[in-house]
Amino acid sequence: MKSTPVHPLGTRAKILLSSVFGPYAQDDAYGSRTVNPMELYQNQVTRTQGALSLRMFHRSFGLMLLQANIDAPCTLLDFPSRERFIQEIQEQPYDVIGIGAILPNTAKVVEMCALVRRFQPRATLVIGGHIANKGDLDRIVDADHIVKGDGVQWFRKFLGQDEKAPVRHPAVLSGFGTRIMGTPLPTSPGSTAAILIPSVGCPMGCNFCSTSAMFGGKGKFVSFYETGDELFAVMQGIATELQVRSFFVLDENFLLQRKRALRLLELMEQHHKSWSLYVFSSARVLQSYSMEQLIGLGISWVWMGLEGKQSQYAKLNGVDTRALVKSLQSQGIRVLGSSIIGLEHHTPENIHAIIDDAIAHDSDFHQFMLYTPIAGTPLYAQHQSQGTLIPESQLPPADVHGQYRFNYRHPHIHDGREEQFLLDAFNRDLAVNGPSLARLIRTTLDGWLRYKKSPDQRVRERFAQRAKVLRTTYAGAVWAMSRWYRDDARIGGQMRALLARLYREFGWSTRIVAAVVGRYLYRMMKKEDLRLAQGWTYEPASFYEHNAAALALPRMLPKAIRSPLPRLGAMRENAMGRSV
Ligand code: B12
Ligand code: SF4
Repeated sequence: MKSTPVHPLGTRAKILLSSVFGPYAQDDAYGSRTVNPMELYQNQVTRTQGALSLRMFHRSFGLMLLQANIDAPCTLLDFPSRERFIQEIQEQPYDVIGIGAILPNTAKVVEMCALVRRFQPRATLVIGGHIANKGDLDRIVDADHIVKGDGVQWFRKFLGQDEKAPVRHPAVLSGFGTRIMGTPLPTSPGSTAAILIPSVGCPMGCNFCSTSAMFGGKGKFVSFYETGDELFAVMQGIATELQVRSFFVLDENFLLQRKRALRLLELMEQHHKSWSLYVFSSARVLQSYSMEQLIGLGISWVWMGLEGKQSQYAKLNGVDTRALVKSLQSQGIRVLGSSIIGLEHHTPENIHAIIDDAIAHDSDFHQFMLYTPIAGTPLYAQHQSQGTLIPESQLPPADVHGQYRFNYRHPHIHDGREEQFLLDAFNRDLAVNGPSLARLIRTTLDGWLRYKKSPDQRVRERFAQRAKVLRTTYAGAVWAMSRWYRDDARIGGQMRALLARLYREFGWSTRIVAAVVGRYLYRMMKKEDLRLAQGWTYEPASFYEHNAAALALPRMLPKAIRSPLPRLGAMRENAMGRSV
C-alpha cells in the first residue's frame, strides 16, 4: 500500500465521498442480503413485527461529517446504485475518492475499488469506516490509504487544513423514509430529531464492542466537542437551521462525560430550551444521574445494553436493570433494551430462560443480536488466537451481520441453531409484550400523566408537545392495533386497556379521532401486511450533495441522474453548503 501523508493539491483536490452501493435488501453477488436491509429497526429490533415494524433509513453520518469539515471541493454520493456510482466516476474527474463502509459490505468495497481503478486510475483511493479494521483489507483491495479511526482529523492532515479548527457539524435529520402500519410518516421539521455527534468511541471497552475498539478501545474515545458550551452552541445552530426540538445523540455513551452533560443541562435551563435528547447509555452511567437531572436534560429515549443475565460486564455492575427500565418508563423515558444471544455460557438448554429474562424487562423496544467477534475487538483477537473463527471461505463477511450465523465455533450452540434462537427471542418479545409501538405509546402516556403539571415550565412544555400526538394519531394507532389483535386475548387485552386509558385522559374528542384515524390505519396495515407477505422490501433514497467549494466549480454542478435505486429509491440533489 502506497502512503502519502499530504495530497499535493491540498484543498484544491476534488474529492468524492461515497457509501457502498445498493440495492441492499436482496441477495446478490456483491454481498447484499434480504435479511440485512439498510435499516435499523427492521434489521435488529422490530424484525418480526410485520406491518407494525418501524421502517426508517439513516444517512451515512460519518461521510456527512467528513464532507462538512473538508475545505476542498467535496461531493457526497450516499446510497448510489452501482450504475450511478459508475456514472459519477465516468463523468466527473476526481483527485481523491473516499469510500466509507462496514465489514459486511466488504465485497462492495472490493468492486468499487476495481471500478475506480478502471475509470479513474489517477485518483487517490481512500477507504475508511469500520471496514478499515479488517486485517487483510490491503491484500484484497487496491487502495492507496486505509484509514482506521477518525476520518475528520485524517482528511485535515491529508489536505493540509488546520487540524485544530473547531469541528463543523452537519445539520441533518436523524432519519428519513419513515413508515409504520403501512403509512409514511412526515419527516418534516419539528417532527423528526436532528442527529448530534458529540464524540465517537467509548472508553468502557467491552470485549465485543467494535465502536469502542475503532476509536482506541478501553479508556479512549474521540471528542468533537469537549465542553457543554461548545455542544450547546452546535445544538442551537442545528435547532435554528432545521427547526427541530429533539436530538438523536449518536455518541455511544453520551452521559459518561458527566461534566459536559451537566453543563449542557445548565445552559438548557438558562436559555429555556425544552429539547428532547435520545441517547445511548450504559445502565450504570444512567443510574449515576438523578431522575431530575435526566428529565431536566430532556432524556426521553434511551438505548441501553442489557446484554443478558450473568453477562458480567462492568457497565452493568450492581444494577437491577429491570427496576431501572421500569423506573425510566414510569417517567416517560422510552427504553430500547439490547440483549446478546450467544454469550459463552449460553446453551440450547438455558437460552429460553435467558430470553425470558430479557423480555421480562418489557422495554419499549428490544434489540437482539448475536455475540459476534468483529475484527479489531479483543473478542476477535481471543478467537483468532484460539483458532475458533470460521474462515471466510465458509462464511463470507456479508453474512456476518449479527442476525444470521456465528462467525466462530460457539462452545455450546452448533449447526446454525442461533438464527432460530434469535427469531424465538423477537417472537416471544412480541407475543408477551405486544407491538413496540403500543409500548412506546404507553410510556409516553405515563410521562404525560406524571409531568403534565410539572412546576418546571420547560419540562411541562416538552411533555405537552408529545401529548399532541397521544390525543390523535397515537390513539388512532392503538384503535387499529386493538382491532388487529382482536382475536389475541393477551395482546388484544393490552391494546383495549391502553385505549381506555387514552380515552379517560383525553375524552370524547380523542374517542372520535381514534375511530376515524384507526380505521384508516387498519386498512393501511392490511395492505402492508399483504405487500410484505409478497416479499416487498424497502430501499433508501439516494443523495448527491456538494459542499460550498464544489458548488463554486462550474463543471461540478450536478448532472441528470440516470439510475436511481429501484422501488422507493428517488435520487435527491442537494446543495450541502449548510453546516453549523
Ligand atoms: C447509523 C448506523 C447504521 C445505519 C447505517 C447508516 C448508513 N448510511 O450507513 C443502519 C441503521 C442502516 C445500520 C445498519 C447496520 N449496521 Co450499523 N451502525 C450505525 C451506528 C449506530 C452509527 C454510525 C455512525 O454514523 N457513527 C458516527 C460517525 C461519525 O462515525 P463513523 O461512521 O464511524 O465515521 C467515522 C470513522 O469511521 C471515519 N470514517 C467513516 N467513513 C469514512 C470514510 C473515509 C474515506 C475515511 C477516511 C474515514 C471514514 O471517520 C468518521 C468520523 O470520525 C454504528 C455504531 C456507532 N456508534 O458508530 C453502527 C455500526 C456501524 N453498524 C454496524 C452493523 C454491524 C450494522 C448492520 C450489519 C447491523 C444489522 N444486522 O442490522 C447493518 C448493516 C446494514 C447494511 N446493509 O449495510 C456495526 C459495524 C461493525 C463493523 N465493524 O463492521 C456498528 C459499528 C455497530 C456495532 N458496534 O456493531 N447501521
Ligand atoms: S458500554 Fe456500550 S458502547 Fe461502551 S464499550 Fe461497552 S458496548 Fe461499547
